[in-house]
Amino acid sequence: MSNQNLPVKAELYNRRHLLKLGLASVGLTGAGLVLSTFGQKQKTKVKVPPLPKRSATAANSFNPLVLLRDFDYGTVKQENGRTVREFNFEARNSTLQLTRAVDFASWNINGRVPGPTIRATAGDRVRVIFRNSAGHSHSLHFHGIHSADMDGVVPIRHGSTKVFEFDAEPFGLHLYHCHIAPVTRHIGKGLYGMFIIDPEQGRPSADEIVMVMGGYDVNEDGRNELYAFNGIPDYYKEHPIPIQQDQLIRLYLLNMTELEPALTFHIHANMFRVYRTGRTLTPSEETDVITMGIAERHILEFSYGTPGMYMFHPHQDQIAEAGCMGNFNVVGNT
Ligand SMILES: [Cu+2]
Repeated sequence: MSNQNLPVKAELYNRRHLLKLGLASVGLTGAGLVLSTFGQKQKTKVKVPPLPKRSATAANSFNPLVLLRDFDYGTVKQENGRTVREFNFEARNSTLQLTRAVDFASWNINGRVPGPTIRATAGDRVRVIFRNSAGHSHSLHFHGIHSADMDGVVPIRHGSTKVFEFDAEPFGLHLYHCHIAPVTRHIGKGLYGMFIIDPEQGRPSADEIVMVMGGYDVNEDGRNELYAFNGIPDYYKEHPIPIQQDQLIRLYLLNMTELEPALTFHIHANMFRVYRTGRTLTPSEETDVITMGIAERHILEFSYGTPGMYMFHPHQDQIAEAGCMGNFNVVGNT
């Protein structure tokens, strides 16, 4: 993944997303990206501030700021009158620099933790071509509805390929992960990612971002020493996420920490609306802290009315202080 042209990457994503939604126009402004929807009666713009340039000394091959809005819609094919989305996954080993002092031997999909955020619309056919190049046996278990032979609990040996294929159902926010024992270890090493199934009617326009909370048992003592949003501890603390004032943010949030019974998630100076497991089109509650068990995931929506820097983190503060901490940088409208 190139990290040199972040606004371009954001533009590409948004163009793709726009095409997917069948929207009318897209343009770049000095303030960043502006997406326009021209409906019969309303005009909705999605404003995404440009991402800061990444430093040339960045250690990891992926940039968590890019991962935020990096949706993989697959290679789209039409087969027997159906939309098929084909994804290529490769299980790999790679070293993550978690902090200046800590390197971590990760097991992952396509060289990144979390793996690709794959996305389909309810009723599409999903085909994931999974090649294991990681040395160990791994598997790929999807949440959602599928047959037993697609459940991904059988080991796939190094050098082997398996094709997983199923209908995208039901709409909502799902995940995938390796299911080889000890699963705690295989997930803790980084073999997981998010799987979004959009409802056929779509959701309202928003700046959509993805966050996966993960933990790292660095010294293999059965406890996590470091935590992260999207792979790298404290990344969004040190590189705040730019979002636009008054812009609806749709956060796809997954708890993938393995060694704690649950994590909470909290945003500062605001409230969010909760769409549990992404399975509803209307929110079930509004709050500013939510508790999520392992593999629980929700869509959270919010917007900030006042520019400035706002923290987000689990309210288990020792976990926040061990890397699961970030900031939104709310950019003012001019
Ligand atoms: Cu595995």
